[in-house]
Amino acid sequence: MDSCQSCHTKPINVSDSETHENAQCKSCHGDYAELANDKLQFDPHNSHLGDINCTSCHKGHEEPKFYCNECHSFDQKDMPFSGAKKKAPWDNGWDQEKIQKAIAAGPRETTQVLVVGAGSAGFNASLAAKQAGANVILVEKAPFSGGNSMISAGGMNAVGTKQQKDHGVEDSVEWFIEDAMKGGRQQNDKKLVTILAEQSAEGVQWLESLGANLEDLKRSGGARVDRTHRPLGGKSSGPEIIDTLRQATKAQGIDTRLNSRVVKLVVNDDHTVVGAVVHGKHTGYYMIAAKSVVLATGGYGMNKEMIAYYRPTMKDMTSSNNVTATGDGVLLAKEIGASMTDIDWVQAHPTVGKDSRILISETVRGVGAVMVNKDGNRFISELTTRDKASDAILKQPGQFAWLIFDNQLYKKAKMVRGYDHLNMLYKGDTIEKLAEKTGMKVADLAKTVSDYNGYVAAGKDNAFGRDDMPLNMTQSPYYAVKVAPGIHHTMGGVAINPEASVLDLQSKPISGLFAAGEVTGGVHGHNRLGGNAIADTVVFGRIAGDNAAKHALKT
Ligand code: MEZ
Repeated sequence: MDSCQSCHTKPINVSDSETHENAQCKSCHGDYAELANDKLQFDPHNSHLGDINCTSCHKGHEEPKFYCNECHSFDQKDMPFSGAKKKAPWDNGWDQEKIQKAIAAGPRETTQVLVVGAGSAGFNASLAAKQAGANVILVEKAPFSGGNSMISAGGMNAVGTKQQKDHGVEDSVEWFIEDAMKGGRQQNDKKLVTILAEQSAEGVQWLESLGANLEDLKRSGGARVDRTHRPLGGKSSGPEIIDTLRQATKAQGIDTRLNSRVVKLVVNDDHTVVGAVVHGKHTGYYMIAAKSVVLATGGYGMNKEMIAYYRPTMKDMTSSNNVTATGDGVLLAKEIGASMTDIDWVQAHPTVGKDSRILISETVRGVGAVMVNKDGNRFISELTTRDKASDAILKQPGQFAWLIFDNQLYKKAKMVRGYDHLNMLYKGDTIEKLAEKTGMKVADLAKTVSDYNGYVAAGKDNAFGRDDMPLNMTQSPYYAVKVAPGIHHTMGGVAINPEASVLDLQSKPISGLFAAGEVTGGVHGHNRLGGNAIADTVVFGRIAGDNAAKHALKT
């Protein structure tokens, strides 16, 4: 690098997405595949974040920000530019004076649909709005797209798919609704759940039509049949879906801006949403006029203050969420008088790696893992709903549990190899050795495994009524991973109607404002079932985008 133009345009004009700069990185260093480095214990360029901007981590003029370490704790001392000075973050929250100035200056740009948040809901909304004939700007505050969906592992629930047919799974829309309502303690908005169920198969087909592999099927907690659709070969579903959506959005030429945080929704005197103020990393505060705005900003599981306020009992809990889940959409919508549904309902996922932020996917239990306490005794059906499993773990000595499994599962569930790479697994050639390594009681664990293998052979779990036991535990080596509950999903959020319009305090649609995904409340009631979040982002993301486009095109 011998001049500013090694990285920048002349004159220097850096877009918020740092697109030109990233193209320069790749033109010299090659793409991620070419950067693979055998010397590294983990190749950060080959991670589940997918094809993200180089400048997400390498800042050029300032100290690098190693995003992996938001969840992991990798050594980063050799990272390029690590000697550079630390700068204050560009995004320091809401600067009211600058926001008001941007509004007073009038819109710098105009679009028909503005989508806020580039996770699965935002991508789906953008693609649907574009398909319906609207022009779209998609803004994302992080230096990378993907949101929480990108790090999701489990899959997407759907009923009536070709996959279910091929696997001989009998299911029905009614069962899907009943399971979701039962899981949600009957507090879900049934109209929304019905839409979720009815449009779920089409959602899977749509993702497949864009190139996603969702061929595999498994069961998630609280579901009576296998309806969680996943990539074949054990790959995590989030990166598969997000990479597909990223590419589709690019192919559609949708204007996607990273490092661009929406800091205010702009309403006119009729209380119609007419745009938003964006704070861009390089472009400062500016207003985009939009006929429709779609909030797809995700939940608030990483906003400690919001958790402490809405769910004080969880304020000290770890979170499996991406750093992006800071509740922006809830705050933006509240400020203009939106109504909230179940805003205080927060889900703890029972199996987050103990003292970590790494989710041990429900898939591991779905594929066959068994859950035991510190002594090696089972205490609940592994496939119960998350709220029940989390409560049960918190009642065990030490408030943690072990997931145990054998080599059959290790070979089947690819994600487990990831946990192994992260040194999260304990391993023993025999059950006794595993007990010794983990501190479980040898006799207790041996009896648990022998009883469980008996239940698998008999096809009936006499101890806890687990209704799906796909694997016994007979093939050495044996593994254990220590888990405890962590914040995973905020069920509550802005109230929407079946058209995905955001409702005001009188339950009337706020003209021009739509929302989808975890920023909304109502779909999941008081407890979400595994696999229903991705379904929500796809189904309601598309509905929100489509209706936002229709609204924009008729006004
Ligand atoms: O939907 C989810 O949150 C999910 C399936 C998570 C997981 O355990 O993988």
